[in-house]
Amino acid sequence: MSMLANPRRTRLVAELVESPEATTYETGAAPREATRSAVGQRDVRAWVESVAALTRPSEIVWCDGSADEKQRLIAQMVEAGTLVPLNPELRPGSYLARSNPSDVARVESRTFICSEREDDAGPTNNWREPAAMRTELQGVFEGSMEGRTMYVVPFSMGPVGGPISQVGVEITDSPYVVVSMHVMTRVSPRVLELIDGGQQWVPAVHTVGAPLAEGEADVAWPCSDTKYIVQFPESREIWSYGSGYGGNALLGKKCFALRIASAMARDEGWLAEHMLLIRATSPVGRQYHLAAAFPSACGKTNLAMLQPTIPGWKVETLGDDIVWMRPGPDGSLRAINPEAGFFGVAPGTGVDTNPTAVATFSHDTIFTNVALTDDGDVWWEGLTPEPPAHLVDWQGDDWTPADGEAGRPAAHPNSRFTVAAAQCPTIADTWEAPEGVPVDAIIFGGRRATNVPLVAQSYDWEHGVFMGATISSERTAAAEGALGELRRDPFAMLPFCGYNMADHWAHWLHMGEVLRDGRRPHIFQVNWFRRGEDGSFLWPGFGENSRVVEWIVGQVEAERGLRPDASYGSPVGRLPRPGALNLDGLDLTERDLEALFDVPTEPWFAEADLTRDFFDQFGDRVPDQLWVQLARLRDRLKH
Ligand code: GTP
Ligand code: SPV
Ligand code: MN
Repeated sequence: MSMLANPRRTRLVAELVESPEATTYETGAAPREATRSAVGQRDVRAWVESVAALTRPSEIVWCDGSADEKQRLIAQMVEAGTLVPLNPELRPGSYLARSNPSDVARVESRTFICSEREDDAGPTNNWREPAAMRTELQGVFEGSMEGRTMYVVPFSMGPVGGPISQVGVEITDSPYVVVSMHVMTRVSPRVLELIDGGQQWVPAVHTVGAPLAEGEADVAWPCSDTKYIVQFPESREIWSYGSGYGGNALLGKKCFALRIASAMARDEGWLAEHMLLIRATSPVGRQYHLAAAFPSACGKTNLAMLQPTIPGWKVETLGDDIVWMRPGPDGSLRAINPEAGFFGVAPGTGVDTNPTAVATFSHDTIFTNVALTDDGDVWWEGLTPEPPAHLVDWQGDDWTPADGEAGRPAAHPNSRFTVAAAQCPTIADTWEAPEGVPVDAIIFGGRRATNVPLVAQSYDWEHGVFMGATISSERTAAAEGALGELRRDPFAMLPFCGYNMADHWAHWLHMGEVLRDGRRPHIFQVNWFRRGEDGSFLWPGFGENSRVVEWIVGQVEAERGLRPDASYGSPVGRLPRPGALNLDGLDLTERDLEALFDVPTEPWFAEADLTRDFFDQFGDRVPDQLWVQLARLRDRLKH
């Protein structure tokens, strides 16, 4: 289908391309009214009873989030072999978990969005009819907790009782999940008080799907070959079966804080995004908050913990994976990190790349699927330049550097550390501010070997939304699937948007209208991963990304009249003027610099065609403004 096949669209696009000042755009398909949910107040105790009647656990334990509870569960898991205690001198209070080798990442093919209407899930989600899925789940969950303890975990996403926070209750039969929820969320009996006081809450049921027969011995990491990660966005419910791993099982994270929360946010006028959140302080002491969306394993934790290499700059951490943002009374966009911990990618994290992370997980950390050293510490590819002479790998087998050379990594590529955010030495003093912090800039990024420049500023909010909507990125190990394959990952939300992705774009356009001029964040795009002809990265990355942060902040200041604009127009956005990007002390050739900012015309026409095909998948739900942006991109490429 051609981009101009729709006559209404043809007319509108033509009009808008000609009059860039036009402000009477249609806001695209606006499903808000049709899909607004009506969730009545649910009774927690009755729900727990009903889940117990279905899953038949041998006992029920209500969790309180206390340190005692955590220690008790840890001791029990050490006893069961689920956790290996690390050397208390080298890594105090820390443990290693080895998952079943089949349970190492999110399972997108088994992740379902069960909205009443298929169209409301959209072409990028797996949709199932809610009633049919409920029936299926009843069958799957029946007796699924036999022989196990069922834990009831009341948790808050965001500070308990905060105006941007939300609460939920996770039922799980995995003590690993309970302990991880202690770190990643605020587990507290106060959540039950809020619920008793009438606050809406999200019920989330999780089982590893491995019932134990009478007298049957347990395994270290129970799970099932059958997996379901199910979201009901309208009734705001989560059902997860068969996995104990990360985003599949810690239901406050991807299932609630992104999939369910994105649907809430659409209905209620806020945003739930796959973003990090930082505060950058310039050498003269001005403070700016930046939120950045990169796909899984594409550098959020790294940027969140950035140690600037340029003098005078300071970056502090507020969050590394999820941001909730709401328009504040002053017309700014206020953001919180709804999580309380980091579930970060281990491989590639070392003193050279992310010393802040290394300090953060120096104690009281749970490591999953990393290698074990002979002296009881952890190791993974990239922690140190040279591997130890001997290790026990993530599957529990002997490993030597020869195995690594033969292509068998010691740590799983998606191995992770789970650690409290409060342990991060660069955590900002405002990271738990219930009312959030004002966002000054929004950054979209992906892993792109070609075409996409190191940094570009959008021409305006709508162009920024177009940048977010058209992000593509090479696949990482964070989910099953072919590594390195280029795929669209709009807003870095492809696996996480709980509703039609095109409606997400319309919602972002709408939010731009709600925010006040002058307080609306400016939108940028970055790419740390461009490669040269020899296949190596052109940009040194990591701490050196502070140079890009400096330019971005400078452009925000230019927008506010605090300094001259330091950009020039290119087809894909405004790029740093020659000399505007601080490269002092960097060993970067003129040729590499040129290659970093090259916007090759023919490949970009090809990108535009792919964008058209991508948009076409969503039919009429693509907001007209995005078609206008595509037409403008093509126009700029012609000149
Ligand atoms: P999720 O937790 O899966 O959502 O991922 P994330 O975006 O937080 O990923 P993270 O920051 O942990 O980065 C994952 C990988 O990207 C690591 O292997 C890093 O070494 C690598 N990485 C991060 N920043 C850079 C960079 O600036 N340049 C290069 N070349 N690699 C980077
Ligand atoms: C991601 O894949 O984006 C993660 C890790 O942050 S997980 O929580 O497992 O989804
Ligand atoms: Mn993530």
